[in-house]
Amino acid sequence: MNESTFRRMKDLPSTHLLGSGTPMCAGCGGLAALQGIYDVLGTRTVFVNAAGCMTLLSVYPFTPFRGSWLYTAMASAPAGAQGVRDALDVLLEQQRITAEEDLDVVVLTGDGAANGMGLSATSGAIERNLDFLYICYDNEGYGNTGQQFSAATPHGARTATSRGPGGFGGYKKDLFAIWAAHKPAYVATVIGSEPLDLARKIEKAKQIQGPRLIIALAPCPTGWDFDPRESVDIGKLAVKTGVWPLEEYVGGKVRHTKTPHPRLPVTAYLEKQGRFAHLFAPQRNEKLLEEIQTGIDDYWADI
Ligand SMILES: Cc1ncc(C[n+]2csc(CCOP(=O)(O)OP(=O)(O)O)c2C)c(N)n1
Ligand code: SF4
Ligand SMILES: [Mg+2]
Repeated sequence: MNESTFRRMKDLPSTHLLGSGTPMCAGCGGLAALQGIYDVLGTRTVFVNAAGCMTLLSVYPFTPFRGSWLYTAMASAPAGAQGVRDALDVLLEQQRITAEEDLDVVVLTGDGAANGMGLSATSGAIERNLDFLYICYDNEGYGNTGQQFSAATPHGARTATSRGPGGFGGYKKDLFAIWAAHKPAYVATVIGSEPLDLARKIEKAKQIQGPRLIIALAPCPTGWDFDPRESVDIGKLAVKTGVWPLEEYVGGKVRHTKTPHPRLPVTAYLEKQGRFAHLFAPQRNEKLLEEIQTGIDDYWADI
């Protein structure tokens, strides 16, 4: 970090992540969500960050996180969080820190770690009723290594490893339902382009103890192939088309915090992204477009 960047950073609010001079992509929806989340969480946090795009925020020995930040292997963030929570509890018990000095333990990973490599460690942590907040920014692929498909990639999307005429042949894993099946303290979906909904959910999650998950859909100009200026609009379209339901699970019940009405056709969302361009040209893939629309209609028909 050069001196002028350091001077700029000193004048920023303490939760500001963008002045770090680190090479994040313009229009990154994951960073927008994380900024909104950090503004509410505040600096009394320890981030346990598995390998992925957000790891680039920290360039040794600097990090824009004014609390603490710990880097782990992709599968290990929930295990790392357990160690940090245990250490804080020992310090509390020995009265070496006060309750006011205690920190919130926050796991931060991408969808690749959350849905795939780290899922077993996550399941164990929820079973042990670990008091932690898990933030998954979901850019629907292994973004940091060039957008290979992950277990969160949507059906039909082109990725670096799904180049055929139909794109990705699999289906997006339902991480919300997987977490809810564990009966944790709280689960919610958010998106940076709906900042009020996001702030309310983080405020709520902050007040609750136990395992809590926030999944933020993260429009990704680089991996999804769109102009960075479109990032907020694409996020809004994800909600308006019903692709990204804004919901929360608490006390055994699922509640939608926003119901798109009238719901826009999914093509309004898909046609803005290069990763779905093969569904529209050289000719429209009506069969696949209809399948995607029907999946969304079926979801909302029950709500
Ligand atoms: C076990 C293991 N395999 C592969 C990698 C290489 N790797 C680093 S980041 C990354 C992508 C992670 O994807 P995701 O969790 O979705 O985060 P994103 O990169 O999209 O932010 C991969 C595959 C790794 N660090 N560890
Ligand atoms: S690849 Fe996507 S998620 Fe990663 S920093 Fe760039 S815009 Fe953000
Ligand atoms: Mg990812």
